[in-house]
Amino acid sequence: MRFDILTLFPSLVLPYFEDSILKRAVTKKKIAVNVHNIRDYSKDKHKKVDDTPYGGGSGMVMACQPLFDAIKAVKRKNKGPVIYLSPAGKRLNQEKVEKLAKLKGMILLCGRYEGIDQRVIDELVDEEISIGDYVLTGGELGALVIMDTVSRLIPGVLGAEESPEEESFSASLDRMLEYPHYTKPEVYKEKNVPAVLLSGDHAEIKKWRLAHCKKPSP
Ligand code: 4GS
Repeated sequence: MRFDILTLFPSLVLPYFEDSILKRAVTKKKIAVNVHNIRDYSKDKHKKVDDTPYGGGSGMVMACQPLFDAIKAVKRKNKGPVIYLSPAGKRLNQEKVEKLAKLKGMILLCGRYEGIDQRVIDELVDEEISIGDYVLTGGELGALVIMDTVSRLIPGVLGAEESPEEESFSASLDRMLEYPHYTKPEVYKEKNVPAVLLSGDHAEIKKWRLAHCKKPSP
């Protein structure tokens, strides 16, 4: 999977891939992460990327020129959809993550300030995705959420131990939340592990786990 991220703050995005599972995914070439600074594409003599909104009002809007040029440049190398992170987009869920994980690549566009000029969305954005009904300072956290959730579904990214087969929101658990987990010791501060989990009766354990899955909040 090739990710290309367009942002004004590359330093917010890069460290996330410098440790843990995603670092290993990069090393194993299961994912490639290319971060582009939108400011590098500004043709303004002061490298300006934003301007005041037509119609008035507070805040700044990211202007067409740097975004058009940046997206066009990156589209030559990444044939995947251009996804704009925005509260106006469709809310991300695990089913959508599973669909995105089948792609060869995607371009993630991160806005700052009040957002981006609508003409960029109309001409160059394939899809708007929201990570939740709240307002971020920028789309970078959204892009990281997509890259994190998608990457762990790519074969070979998680080890066998971390396998994403039976987990929260998976089809195998009927899109429900995972059952409770316990590990050693059997008794901790007079609190016992449910006896069925120590029984070795796999059919009973399966039944208990299914019965202890909860529905996600709507
Ligand atoms: C989201 C969100 C978001 C909107 C970016 C205001 C800066 C901000 N992006 N899901 N301008 N929720 N973006 O809040 O994706």
